[in-house]
Amino acid sequence: MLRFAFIILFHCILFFQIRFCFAQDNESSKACDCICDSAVQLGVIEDNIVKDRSSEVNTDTKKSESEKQPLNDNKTSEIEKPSPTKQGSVYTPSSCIEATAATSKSGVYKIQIPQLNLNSVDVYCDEDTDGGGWLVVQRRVSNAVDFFIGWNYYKLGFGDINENYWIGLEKLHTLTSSCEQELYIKLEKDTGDVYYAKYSKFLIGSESEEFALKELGTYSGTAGDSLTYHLGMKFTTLDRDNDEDPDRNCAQKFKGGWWFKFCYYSHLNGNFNAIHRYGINWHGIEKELPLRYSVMMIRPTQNCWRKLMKNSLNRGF
Ligand SMILES: [Ca+2]
Repeated sequence: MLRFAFIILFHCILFFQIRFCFAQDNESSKACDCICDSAVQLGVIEDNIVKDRSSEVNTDTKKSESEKQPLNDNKTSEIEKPSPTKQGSVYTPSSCIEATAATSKSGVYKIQIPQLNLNSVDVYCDEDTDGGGWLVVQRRVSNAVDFFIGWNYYKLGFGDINENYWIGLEKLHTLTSSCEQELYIKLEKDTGDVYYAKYSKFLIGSESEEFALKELGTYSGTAGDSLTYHLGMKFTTLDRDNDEDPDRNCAQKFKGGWWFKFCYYSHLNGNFNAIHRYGINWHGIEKELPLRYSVMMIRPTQNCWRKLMKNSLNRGF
């Protein structure tokens, strides 16, 4: 117990140092109203639910700068093989902030999601954007992976964790509801111009809530706010119509799952090669010009870490 509390306290201190060093947002917000250390048992989901389509990946695929960073095998292996505690239990990081603390390198790391009974989940951590510590939940870099697929794929996740990727709505709900998260979206045009949209909160509902987009907090960035329009909307896929258009399924019309309304201001899961409004779009940049790169990333907020630290102290640290 003391070891766990010490680790949490250490990473809290490290986290705040990182945030202060990079002058991250100092905005105040309401305390996290979620149960940060709840052990909600949602049942075991097999870790191999993510479909690996790496064999389909185009070798000409464009990668982000962060993805070009080589993994430090030695340091990564240390994280992948955590030392057992005196009690015989094993500690695995629960966020990219913790996972990358020793390396400060972008790459694939293992974290735990105890609410899903997942003790060793591969995630991609971005250390090169906005102070680092970001966990990638969506990425588009090529047409190698088809995003025009059904509900269960979007629920469980699919793609290649290093390239075209969707983490899965079940994990997204668990990660964002177990402790308060912020959202960072990076977008790139054919011209190479890069934009971003950052939201101070990001909360996805449960499957019984149709994985609704429940919170976004405050927008900041250069891409324009094209996601708040979708706030409160349930997720729609080609086989599950939750949008507000009574005459059609927006996911069928625009070839990908999203939190469609009537139908969208943003749609990052569209057809990669499509033109005009049928591709990867963010109206705040340009309504009729599909993008050629997108990534969505989440990171625990300061409120989340304060809550974790208080819980550790209350448990006897
Ligand atoms: Ca509809």
